[in-house]
Amino acid sequence: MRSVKCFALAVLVAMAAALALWPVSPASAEPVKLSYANFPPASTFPCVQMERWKQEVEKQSHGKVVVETYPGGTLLGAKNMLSGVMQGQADIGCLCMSYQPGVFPLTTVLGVPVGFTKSTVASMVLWDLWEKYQPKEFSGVKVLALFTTAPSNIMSKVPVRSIADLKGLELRASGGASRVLSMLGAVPVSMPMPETPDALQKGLVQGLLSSLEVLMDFNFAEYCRYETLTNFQVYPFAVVMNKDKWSALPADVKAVFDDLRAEQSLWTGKYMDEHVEESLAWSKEKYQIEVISLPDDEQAQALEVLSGMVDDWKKGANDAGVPADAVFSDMLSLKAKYEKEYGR
Ligand code: DTR
Repeated sequence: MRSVKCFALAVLVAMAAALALWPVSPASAEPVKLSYANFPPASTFPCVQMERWKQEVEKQSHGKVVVETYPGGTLLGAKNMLSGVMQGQADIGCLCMSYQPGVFPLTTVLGVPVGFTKSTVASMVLWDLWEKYQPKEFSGVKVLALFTTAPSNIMSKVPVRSIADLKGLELRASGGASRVLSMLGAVPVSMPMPETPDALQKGLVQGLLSSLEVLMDFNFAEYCRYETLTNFQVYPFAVVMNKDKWSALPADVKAVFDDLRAEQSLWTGKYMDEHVEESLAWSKEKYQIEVISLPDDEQAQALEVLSGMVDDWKKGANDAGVPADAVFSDMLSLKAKYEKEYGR
């Protein structure tokens, strides 16, 4: 009898030890199911990073979490992403801050054209600014990742070889990019990215201002055979989660999500930069696109015209209670810091 008791005790001790050593305890009951909404098509970079995040959390949480992804606006669209996640229509959502003027007064500082050349750099700057200022624009949600696009360039059906060529040209843009185009004499036609293929096809626009990976991901190279390198603004993005859903997660799963935040942001920046190169090579091969560089004085002139956007952003940010001067100068010093690390 005694030896049976001893044996039972030994088994219990061994089981407790095994549990304590397991970093994330295995799923005992049904896994937590989370829905993740995204607005553009599955082939585009916001969705590629979504699938990567899903894979990582499912692996690292040892099956405790299952993420169901909804690309292409099937659950929420570009403009109702934040409210939809807050109301619980989706548990997680990916949004572009520049699509909703006034809603993200601090983080849209990334949308001011200051000459970022890499998404990796801009994404890390955005991450650091968010960590430092904890802006209240995200107080209604849990932030899971932050990143930006690569810089915006002109893709068009006709060559744009100088600023003067922009005069009267109808180009699709969104958010701050519309402002950029009108300041340079073009005619901006505002719409979110998912509406752009149709507008190009129907000839409603002669091209667009955006990052160059879309040449391949949306096959825009077929229409836009001329790409003028301008390195205008980047677009800040966030992945956000419903707060109640976040609070209800087990502590070990929360730790997995938290630990992944900065890494996922960096991963996405790097993916974006590499994918822009891939997209250009693909477009040259398939459609013989021409890549045009603006003469240096034209480039400088464009950035000079656009410097007015700094004041516009500062005014909006100050009105919303954001310490605009400090945020802006932090952005510039972080940019210099990360350019040393990741290159220009
Ligand atoms: N540049 C912004 C954001 C953007 C860039 N690439 C994609 C792909 C899919 C959705 C949005 C974006 C824009 O032009 O809208």
